[in-house]
Amino acid sequence: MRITDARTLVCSPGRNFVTLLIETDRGLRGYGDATLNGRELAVASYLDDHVLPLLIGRDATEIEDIWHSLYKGAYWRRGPVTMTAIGAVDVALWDLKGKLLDTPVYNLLGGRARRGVTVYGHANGSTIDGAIAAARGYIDMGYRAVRLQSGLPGLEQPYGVGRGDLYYEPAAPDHPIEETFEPGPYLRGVPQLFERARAELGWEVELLHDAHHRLTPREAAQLGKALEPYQLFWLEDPVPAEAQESLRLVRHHTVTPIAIGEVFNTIQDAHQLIGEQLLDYIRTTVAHAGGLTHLQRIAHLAELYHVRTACHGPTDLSPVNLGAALHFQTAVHNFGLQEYMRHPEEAHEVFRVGYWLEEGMLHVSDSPGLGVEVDEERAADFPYQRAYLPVARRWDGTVHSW
Ligand code: CS2
Ligand code: MG
Repeated sequence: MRITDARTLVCSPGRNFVTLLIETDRGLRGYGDATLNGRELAVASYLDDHVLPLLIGRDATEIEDIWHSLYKGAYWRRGPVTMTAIGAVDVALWDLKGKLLDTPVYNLLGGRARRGVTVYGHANGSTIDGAIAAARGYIDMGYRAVRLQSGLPGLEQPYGVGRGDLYYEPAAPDHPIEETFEPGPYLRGVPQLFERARAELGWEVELLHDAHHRLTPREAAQLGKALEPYQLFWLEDPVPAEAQESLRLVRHHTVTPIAIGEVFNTIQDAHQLIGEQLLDYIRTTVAHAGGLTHLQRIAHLAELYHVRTACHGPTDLSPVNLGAALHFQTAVHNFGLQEYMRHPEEAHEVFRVGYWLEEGMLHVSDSPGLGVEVDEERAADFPYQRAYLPVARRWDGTVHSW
C-alpha cells in the first residue's frame, strides 16, 4: 500500500485542530492528530514543509521504519513540535493499517484487554459549591471518577475553571488571558474543597485534582499530605516536572498518588520518574508522545514499575487523538484511567466518531482503523483563529507557571 498524498487540514470547530490526512493507492485514507495547543501552525509547517514530501511513494505498512526514519533522520530529536508531527504520521499509518486489514486498531495493538475504558470527567466551579454540584452531575451520568477544580477563598481565578459546566476551554483569541496564583490560599483551599467533596459526595466516587505544575516540591509534599484523608485517585502535575529529582521529595512525604507527563514527548522524559517509581500514573498521550508506536514503549517500561497509563485527553486535542488513545487503552495491560472532556457539538460536525460513553466507560466500535472520520467540507466552515493559552501571575505581578 503506497502513500500517494499527504496533507494537513487546519480548522477551528470550537477550537483549533490540525489534522493529518494520508491517502494511499488502495483508496484508503488515514488520519492523525497534529494539534499542539497555542502553537498549531508550527506543527502544520513541520509536516507540510519537511515531513510529508518524504512520505510520498513509501509503503504505508512500514510503520516502525517510517517512525525511526523521521525520528533519527531529522537529527534534531525530541521536543513537542517534532514529536507531535511524528505522532500524527504514526497514528495515520495505524489507522490505514487497520483499514487495510479490516480490523480495529486495538486488535493490532494486542487485542481487547478490558470491557471498556474507564474515564474521569471535569467538575469545575468558580466556587467550592459550584464544583461539587458539577461533580454530582457527573456521578448522575454514571461517571466513576471526577476531577475537581474550583475557585477558592482568596483565589478567584484558578486553573481549570472556565466557561460552562461541560468543559473548559482555556485558549483565547489574540491575547493570553491572565490568571492569578498564590500558594497560600491554594494550599489552604484545596483540602477544604476535598473535605466538602467527601462529606457531600461520599466515598464511592474516585476524586482527582490537577495542580498544573504550580507548586515547589515542599509545597507539593504539604498538599499531598493534607489531601491524604480524602484518598484522591491522583494529584496531577504537583511540580513542574523538568527537574525530576524534585519528585523524590514529594514522594518521600506523601502517599497521595501522583500523575505526571501530559507535557512529556518521549520515553526519555519519563524514564527517570518511572524507574525511580516517583509517579503512579503516566499522562503521556498519543498525539504529543510520538504516536501509538512510541506510547507503547512508554507503557511497557511503566508496567515494570507498577505505573499505569492515564492518557491526557483534553478538548484541545481532536477526536482523532481521543479515538487513538481509546484503542490504546482498550489493549494496553497496565491501564489506569482515561481523561474525558467532552468536545463541543461543532467538533463532532467535523469529526464523526465511533466511540460512546456507557457506565462511566468509553467504548470503541469495531469498525476498521480508528473509527473516526473527518468531514473536510464541514471543516471549511470553521477557519483557523490564532489563540493562546493563558499565563499565570503571582499577586504582585510575577509570572508563574500556568
Ligand atoms: C490539562 C489540560 O487536561 C489536563 O489535565 O492540564 O487542561 C492542559 O492545560 C491543556 O491541555 C493545555 O493545552
Ligand atoms: Mg493536566
